[in-house]
Amino acid sequence: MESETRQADVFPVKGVDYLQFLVGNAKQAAHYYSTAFGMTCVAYRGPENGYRDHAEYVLVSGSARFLITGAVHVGAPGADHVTKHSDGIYDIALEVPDVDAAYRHAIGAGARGVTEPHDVTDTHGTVRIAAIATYGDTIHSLVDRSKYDGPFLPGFVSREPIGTPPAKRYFQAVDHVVGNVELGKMDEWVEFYGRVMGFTNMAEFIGDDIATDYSALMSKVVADGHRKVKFPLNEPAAAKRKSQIDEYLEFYGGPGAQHIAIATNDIIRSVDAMRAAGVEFLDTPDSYYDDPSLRARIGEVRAPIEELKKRKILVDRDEDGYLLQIFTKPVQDRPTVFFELIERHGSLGFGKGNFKALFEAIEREQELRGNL
Ligand code: TYF
Ligand code: FE
Repeated sequence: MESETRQADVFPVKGVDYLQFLVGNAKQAAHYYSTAFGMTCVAYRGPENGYRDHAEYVLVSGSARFLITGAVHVGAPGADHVTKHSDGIYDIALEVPDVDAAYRHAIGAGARGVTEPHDVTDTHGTVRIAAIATYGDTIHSLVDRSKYDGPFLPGFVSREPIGTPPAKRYFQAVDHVVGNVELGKMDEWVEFYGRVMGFTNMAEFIGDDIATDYSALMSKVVADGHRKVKFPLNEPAAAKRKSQIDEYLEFYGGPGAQHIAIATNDIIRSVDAMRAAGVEFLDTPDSYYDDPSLRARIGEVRAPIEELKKRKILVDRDEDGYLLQIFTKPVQDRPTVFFELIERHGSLGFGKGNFKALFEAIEREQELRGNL
């Protein structure tokens, strides 16, 4: 059965290879993700290595890998991305077993090519890489690193961590990457991921009913056949007030990646450590925890509810199990990209039961910014 599934897979993926952030100051962003997110800097390239255009830092936490890129001179490639969007996510790179086959399939299915398949080589071996466009100015690099044993990609050199990494990492993987697209475009992008990558629509969604009541957004989730790569896609919806997705689209200057969910197996420890380092999380009112229907719905979870309440961690249960989650405030000056910490115990969902409390918390922040 398993081999039949693989043969039918038109676009096999191994997982998210890296997320590339284009930022105004890569040195300081790399410091933030090291000291506040507990990530370890493992590789670098820049003018010191004969790479004239950018300073680039590679940070890891378990299998999660961030590439932080900053332009070092006027007119360097990518500088226009920062001018338009400010700090944001440019590349959601996917590791694939066969770059040429994946690229050929994607282009045949109507995707726009950004970079044709080619080899990049250094003394550690060869990486084959290509890239296709997705929503907004965002791209998906397609990476085969099976013949490479260097610290990241050819040209990058190993380097020391920035500061002292924590004894225990705060997260171990990227769980999902969410995209915000324009009004009325969500279904087109769901269809794009189906046609181009063979991704299928997962059951979880935010439809018209939820949208008009409180979320002001619609959302559907696409995933690869093995559920290793999960991409929720949001579009704004008309509701009582201005959608948080409209706020994002306005301040990002178009569609783009909205939030990165990072998987932890000790959300309590991670939230404590990140808060202590200055990361700001969304607030949840005490009434969320004191509501008897919440307690009935979630049943037994691994920590006393008082411990979750103290930290504003949300809980949701479905037929497969439960999850704990919490959302940061935007991590740059503009109300654009934010993070979610998620600790899964069987549940494959996205916290449907928390949508109301979450969207109310987001709207309180929007109101403080004067954007509601
Ligand atoms: O990824 C998700 O679906 C959840 C919930 O603007 C969510 O994290 C959905 C939309 C949104 C913020 C969070
Ligand atoms: Fe999420």
